[in-house]
Amino acid sequence: MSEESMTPEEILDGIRKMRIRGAAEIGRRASLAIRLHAEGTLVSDKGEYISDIKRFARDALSTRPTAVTLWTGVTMTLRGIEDARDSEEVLERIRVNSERFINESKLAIGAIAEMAAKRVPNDATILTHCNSTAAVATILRAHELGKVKMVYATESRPKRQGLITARQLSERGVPVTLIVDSAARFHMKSVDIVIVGADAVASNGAVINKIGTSQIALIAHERRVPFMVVAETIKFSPHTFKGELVKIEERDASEVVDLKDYPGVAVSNPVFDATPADYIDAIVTEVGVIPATAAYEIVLHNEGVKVLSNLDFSGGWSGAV
Ligand code: RI2
Repeated sequence: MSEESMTPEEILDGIRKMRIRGAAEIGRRASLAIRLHAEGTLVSDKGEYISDIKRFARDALSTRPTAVTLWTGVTMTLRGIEDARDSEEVLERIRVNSERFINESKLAIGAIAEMAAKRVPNDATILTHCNSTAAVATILRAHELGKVKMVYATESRPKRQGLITARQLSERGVPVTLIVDSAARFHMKSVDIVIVGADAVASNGAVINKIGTSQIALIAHERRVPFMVVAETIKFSPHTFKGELVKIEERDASEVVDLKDYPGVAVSNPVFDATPADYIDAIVTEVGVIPATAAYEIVLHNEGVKVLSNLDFSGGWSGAV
């Protein structure tokens, strides 16, 4: 189904069920869903119209609790609507904001890939985890530069998004070897650099990414293998700047096993973990390469001190709307 032919509710359902996935992509799709919802519900009473759009935006925020990109996408899409003269102008602002957010977040990937590929050594063996658009773009750019010898792609249980990575790379002629997650330490001895994406970056530089990322970072650290994160600035969390912790999404046990076959067995399925700044050599963003400990500067760059001090996060993730 094409993006434009899905209803706003279908988009949110697709994000919740992970038919639509990838941290940046869900932010872009949530922004599109808000625009489509606003287009389909225009009423002349501005207050009523904005309340209804905000209700939909809160639904969008609840679909994937860890993703800062949802919050950023929603906040940027709704920016300035309260100051609009009437409902028509509310809609026009949403259209302009949404188009800008989507375009800029796509452009960011190219800028990141260009910079990050420079940090890939010649004749490199790379290990990547899960399926990150930014990481795949970086590897493809490094491949174009003739730098890639082999990519180890982890399977990434439970949903096995690593298979998408393996296929995307292989289709573009990159030599790729699929490995199970538990083989990461076995293969690390031949790896020159680890490249992963991010779902969120906290103000202390901790990177929240697919479950298993922190184990890979520990293994890379043990073997002195550089660990590079590629992440758009829309993933940097202003909430953590204000003291909140990133909520780690726990998904349904059925993604791990069929519980019918394991009566009495409890299953835990956290889908992300946090890698401390100490294990990260660099975060490559579209505005430059930073040490993870400088994440705070990116939050300031995005939000500004004045805006940050005025933002009301009292409602947690939904505080913005
Ligand atoms: P891009 C994904 O989350 C993976 O954890 C991936 O590393 C991260 O988003 C970043 O992906 P999920 O949606 O934004 O699979 O770089 O839970 O595409």
